[in-house]
Amino acid sequence: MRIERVDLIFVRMPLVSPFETSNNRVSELDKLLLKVYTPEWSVYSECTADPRPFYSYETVGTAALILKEVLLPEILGKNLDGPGTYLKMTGRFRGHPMAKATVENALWMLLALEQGKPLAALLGGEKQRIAAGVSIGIQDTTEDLNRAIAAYLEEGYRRIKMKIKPGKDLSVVEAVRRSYPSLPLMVDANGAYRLSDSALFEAMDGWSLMMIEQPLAPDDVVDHAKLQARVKTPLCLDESIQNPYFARVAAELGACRIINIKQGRVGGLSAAKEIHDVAQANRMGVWCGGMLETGIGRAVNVALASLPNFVYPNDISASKRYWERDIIDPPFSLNPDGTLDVPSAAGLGVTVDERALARVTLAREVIRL
Ligand code: OSB
Ligand code: MG
Repeated sequence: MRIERVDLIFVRMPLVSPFETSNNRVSELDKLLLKVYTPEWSVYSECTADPRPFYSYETVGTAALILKEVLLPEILGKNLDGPGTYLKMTGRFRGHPMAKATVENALWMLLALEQGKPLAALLGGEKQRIAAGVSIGIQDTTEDLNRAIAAYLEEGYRRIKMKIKPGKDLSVVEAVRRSYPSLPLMVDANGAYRLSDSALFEAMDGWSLMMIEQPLAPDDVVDHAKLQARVKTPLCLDESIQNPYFARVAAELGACRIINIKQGRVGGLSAAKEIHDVAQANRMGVWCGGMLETGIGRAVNVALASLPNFVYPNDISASKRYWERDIIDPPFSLNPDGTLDVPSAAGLGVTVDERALARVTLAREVIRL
């Protein structure tokens, strides 16, 4: 495959409702998309970086810079045989996993098109449907939270994840549990606590949560191991698992029992697959996390989640949970059994709605040799 041209497309998409984590609240999202052209095909790929560095250090701006100055010059005009060659060419550059992943994922899509296979099958995925959960941001009141949960359960979602932060944690878990005694429920702290808060998590053991996601800061892998030794509820790491090596470290230290895999955070689909395998070898299940993607990034996540060791419901919800109008047509919709279909067409398997995309496009830059 010869990469002839790459467009950087900057979009702004309003969310259907604001999303609040322990350190940020957003009501619209700026995203960077790439359109990658070969003589035969063109594919869209979404960068998972946010506009500001709350989740990780990368931003839309740093990703655009690294793509333009470092990554795209490596691939433009070159004849690549797929993601493997690209990884060899760019492995010597440090950091910037989300920028790197955007190109790598496009190459996976092109390879899938060349082979006439759906992306999921190319990755080794076997499922035709993946289990959909929903991630709910911090709400102003527990009444608001219970109302949101009721609406999502009505739609058929299989598990609820709620964000917590200091002051809005145990009391919220208790309130939700009282209303929903047997609901598959979990919490995500996005690293807002310290090991000295372990009494709080010991108290959470009483409320039968499926897991506690990223209670401590991203760098605190050793402290997660200490916390896991003190609580019965499985810990799940998100931000801490930056690459396959950290998956091994977490397994060997006992820092978690479950891993949230986000392909952007770990540098692309190859590393995501590797973490999936490391986890499986260590008898840890995984699930696919999300970064409030458009339909383009969502389709990548759905393909990834079709791999066998994705054994927990994923943070992959229907398009209408995020957007009034998604930029793919048809959008992702929830089956009555709480699943999303894995696209079965060759390549990414979804169709970009060019008119919807044009409506949310802020700027477009064309890069070619
Ligand atoms: O920690 O999983 C997270 C969204 C933005 C940044 C971090 C996280 C999230 C989510 C949303 O939880 C998951 C989704 O895309 O539905
Ligand atoms: Mg998380």
